[in-house]
Amino acid sequence: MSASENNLQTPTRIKIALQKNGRLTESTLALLQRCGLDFQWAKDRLLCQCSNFPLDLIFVRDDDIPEHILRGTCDLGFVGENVVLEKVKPSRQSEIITHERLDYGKCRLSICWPKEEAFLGLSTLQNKKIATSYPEILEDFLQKNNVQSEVVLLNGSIEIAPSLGLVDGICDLVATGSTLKSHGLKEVHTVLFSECILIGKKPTDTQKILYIQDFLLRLRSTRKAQTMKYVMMNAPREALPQIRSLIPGLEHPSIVALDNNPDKIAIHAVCNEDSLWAKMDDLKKLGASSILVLPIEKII
Ligand code: PRT
Ligand code: ZN
Repeated sequence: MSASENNLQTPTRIKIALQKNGRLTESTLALLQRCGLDFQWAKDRLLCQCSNFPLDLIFVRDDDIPEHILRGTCDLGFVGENVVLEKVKPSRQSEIITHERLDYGKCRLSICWPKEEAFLGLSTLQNKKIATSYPEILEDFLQKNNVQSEVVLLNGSIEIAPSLGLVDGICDLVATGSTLKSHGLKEVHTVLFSECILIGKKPTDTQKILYIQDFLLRLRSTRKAQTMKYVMMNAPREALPQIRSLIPGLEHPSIVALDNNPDKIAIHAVCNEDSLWAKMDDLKKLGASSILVLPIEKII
């Protein structure tokens, strides 16, 4: 049975864990909606059933998502890679499959130091105290770099710790850097780059395997379509070779004759939006006109 033929009564459904209330919640819900999934979300709900796909959304703290995956209580989870690396023991990391890297929730876990103090490389960390919410990742990093430091676990408001005299520096997530700046800190070394990823574990239930494949197909085709546009333009017939070479993705356009104008053609093609904007002036110089750029919902 395919995913779309299933309904709420059938016993096999896949469970997807996502952050209940945090930085990843909005982007993840928006992505699921763009995938065409129909569900009624409300802020206080911990479970949402999808009405057009055998799928339940489970809303939890992001820190708990790796455990749900490892224990099989959820089949898929949207979570920051930093959380997976911190919460899953190295001996169990191989059980986690990263199905997709999702261009949002981008940040870096960095060592940050008071602005006015010199930082002369990792040796500066020797015998110093560093506060972090990521003790596993930091301890591993220090060990690999032969640095002995005291790691102090704090669960929030890390940036204030150096000015209180609790620690010498911190290791925390940084996105724009503005929080660091307002606390008199500078980013001195990046430990890892992170973004939201879709994780899972190798499923054993054959029906679930099919549903997960269906879900991943929806997700990937939705994401692919996001960066692509359907472009239509009129152009002089003689300019076609140059227009073709100008925009990657225009190698195999559809060419349509224009009524009563043998010298002009209509060109229809799918291409990457960024490269299209970069070449817009050149297209116009080649005589392209009536350029229409349309969104694409899915590319399968
Ligand atoms: O309640 P729950 O446990 O679910 O949420 P949480 O408070 O643990 O996590 P949340 O919502 O803050 O972040 C969720 C995920 O978003 C993180 O695990 C990262 O993968 C990702 N992410 C992306 C970030 C940031 N950017 C980010 N800037 N997580 C936290 N921050 C914090 C950072 O800790 C620091 O305090 O934002 C501050 C710095 O931001 P800038 O922009 O000033 O540099
Ligand atoms: Zn958390």
